[in-house]
This record gives sequence, structure tokens and C-alpha cells, in this order.
Amino acid sequence: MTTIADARVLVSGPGRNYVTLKITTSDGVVGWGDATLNGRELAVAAYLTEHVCPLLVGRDPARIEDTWQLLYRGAYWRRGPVTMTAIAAVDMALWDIKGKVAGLPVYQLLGGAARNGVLVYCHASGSDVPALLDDVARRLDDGYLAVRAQAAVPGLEGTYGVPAPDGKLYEPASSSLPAEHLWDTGPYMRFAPEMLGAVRERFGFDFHLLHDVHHRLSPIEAGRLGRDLEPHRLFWLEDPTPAEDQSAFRVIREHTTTPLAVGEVFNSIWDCQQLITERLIDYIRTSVTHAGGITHLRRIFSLADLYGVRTGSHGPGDLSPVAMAAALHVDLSVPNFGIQEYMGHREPAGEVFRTSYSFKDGYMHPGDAPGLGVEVDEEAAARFPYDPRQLPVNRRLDGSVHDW
Ligand code: GCO
Ligand code: MG
Repeated sequence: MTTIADARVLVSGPGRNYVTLKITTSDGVVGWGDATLNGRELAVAAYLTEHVCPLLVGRDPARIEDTWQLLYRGAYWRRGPVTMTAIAAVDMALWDIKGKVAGLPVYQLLGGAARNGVLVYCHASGSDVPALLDDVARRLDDGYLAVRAQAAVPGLEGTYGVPAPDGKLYEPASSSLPAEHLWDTGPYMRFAPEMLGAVRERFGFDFHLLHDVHHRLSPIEAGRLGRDLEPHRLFWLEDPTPAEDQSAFRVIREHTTTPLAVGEVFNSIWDCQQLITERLIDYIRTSVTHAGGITHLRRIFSLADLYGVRTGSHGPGDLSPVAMAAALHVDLSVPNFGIQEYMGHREPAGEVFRTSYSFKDGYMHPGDAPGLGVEVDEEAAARFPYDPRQLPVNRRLDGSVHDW
């Protein structure tokens, strides 16, 4: 019988930090999984190396569901981003192996393509509204059909989603200890409708426009913002409030028809059960890396499908290209796909991760290479050492801590 011969973790920093799991079978087939948890990378690396890798060796790599159940139920301690990211990495690597053994891309194992391509949204941002408009113009020229717009709120240093003026892709985890940003809800609430209105005024309505609040409002503030944004017809308003308080979304829903998208910080189906079954959101944004891998993501998406909630997976640069590929295979195959975030990766990530996925005219495709379609160059990875970085924190004007 083929068994798992080896499981090991690679921690590297090509452009930013990534944790990658490599599983090798007794037949020499290699599977890759992403285990990157931004700012907390080494916790997942240790969880895998100390507690998971030893128990994988000798097991049947084909038994994906059984391995998932073993790692989830077997740990006794449930859920949490570290555990679920570790399980996700194993799950992705086993799907990769299954595809390579079958000679098929993973989406074929998931039921085959349910659409021709995966609609993606990109990021556009600016240090002020004119700079944002220039960036939106560039993105539309690149062929994107959906754009997320963020701009610096006048007077607030370090607004979420706005890159440093170094021409590199946005990266919030920028220092070894958390940077401190300033937050003030009033100016943001007045600025956001003006900023998104300027985008619609210049570019019209023939593309999808999205915006991320990044968990910063109270439910009633979010209701007000959603209502103020209605004339601009957003595809979605993302993470309006800290969503561990799921019933809070009833308040937002009472006040606005702006579609809502939530879930990038969730790690299990239980975190979004009420949001889905009470139809409090329109898009579920769980990611393949932080929500238990392909196996669990599909379970969440199936529940969502029953309630008319569509998918909109998180796809930032702080998930590795292995995760991007895994997400695309799921996106291509599920019935209730909505949209996929695609932020891209800072170079030199491309020297470490060779991918088969592609982008054309607003849509992505995972490609037809067997498995996930990503190969990792370990020698290249060794050239880029881990460089500890943490996410920023937000403080209100009076110095108290706010959600970042
Ligand atoms: C998004 C996210 C990210 C997160 C990041 C944290 O919608 O893409 O909000 O930008 O901030 O993934 O590590
Ligand atoms: Mg977000």
C-alpha cells in the first residue's frame, strides 16, 4: 500500500513570509499545502512539525476525509486559526497528491468545471481620490471586471488597504512589532461614500465595485454606511463589523440593501452558521488556508448554497500561490460560486512557486496540470529566509484599541 513517507514544513520569505507543507508518498509523489497565518506563521509551523507531521507518516494519503476527521476530532481541542490552518495545509497537500496520482487537475476530482472561468476582483487604492481613480483606470485596462476600491481617509495615518509609496504590492504586516495606526469612525463614514461615488462618476456602472470596511464599524454605523452607499451599487460591502457577533448582522440588514460579505477571519463552519442559515450575508469569504482546506471549505459552501449565499473567497498576497490554486479549483467546481479575490504576490514569490493558473479578460482558470498545479522550488525558497512581521493595530483618537 502507498503510504505517507514524509511530511515537512518549509518556512520562507520570498517577498513576504510563507509556511508551506510538503507531503511525500512512498511512491515519491509530492503534495503541497499552504499553512500561512499572517503574523503568526511560526505557531502553525510548530503545530504541524511537532504535532501533525509525526502522525501522518505511515498513513494512506488517499484517505483525505478520514485524515481531516482524525486531525479535527483527534486533537480534542476544536477550531481556532492555528489548528484549522494546519489541517488545511494537510488537506490541500493530500488533494494535490490525489490529483497527481489520478493524472487530473483537482477541479476534475471535485465534480468538474461548473463554469468556464473564475470571476476575480483585484485591488485598487490610492493615497487620495485622484490617485485611486488612476489605479482603477489601470485595473480596468488590465481587463478586470471587478475592482475593490480603498483610499486613505484624509487626516488618518495608515488607512487600511493603501500601500506605501514604494510601488510594491500592499503589505500590512510591515514591521517586526505591530505598527500603530489611527482610527476615527466619523471621517471614514463621511469619506467612503464620497470616494466610491467618485469612482462610479468617473467609470460608470459597467464593472463590479467592492469595498472592505475591515471590521471597523458598529452594527448601526454599518447600517448607515450601507444605506449611504446604495446609490453606488456595490457588488459587496466587506466585513462591516467584527463578525464573531453574528446576530449583529440583523441590525445591518434592517437598514440596507447593500450586499454584505464576511468570513476571512473565520476558520470553521460554526463561525458562520448563523450568518448563513439566517441569510444575514450574501457572500461567504472563508479561505481555503484558514478554514480547514478544500474539504471543509466545500462543506461551508454547500451549507451556503442551501441558503442562497454565494462564495467570495479571501485571496490576499499573504496566502501563498498554493492557496490561490486550491481556491481556484474549488471556485471552478462549486454551484454557488460568486467571486474570488485575487491580489497577486510580491516578487520574488514567483521564483519559489511555479503555478499553472492564468488570468484572462477578468477571469482566472486553475489550469489542467495534475493536482493543484503548483510546484515549489525548495532551493529558491532557501534563498529567502523568514523575516518576522506582524499586522498593525488601530487606536482611536483617545488612545484606546480599536479593531484593525
Ligand atoms: C482582504 C483582507 C486582507 C487582510 C490580510 C490580513 O480582504 O484581502 O482584508 O487584506 O487584511 O489578509 O493578513
Ligand atoms: Mg478583507
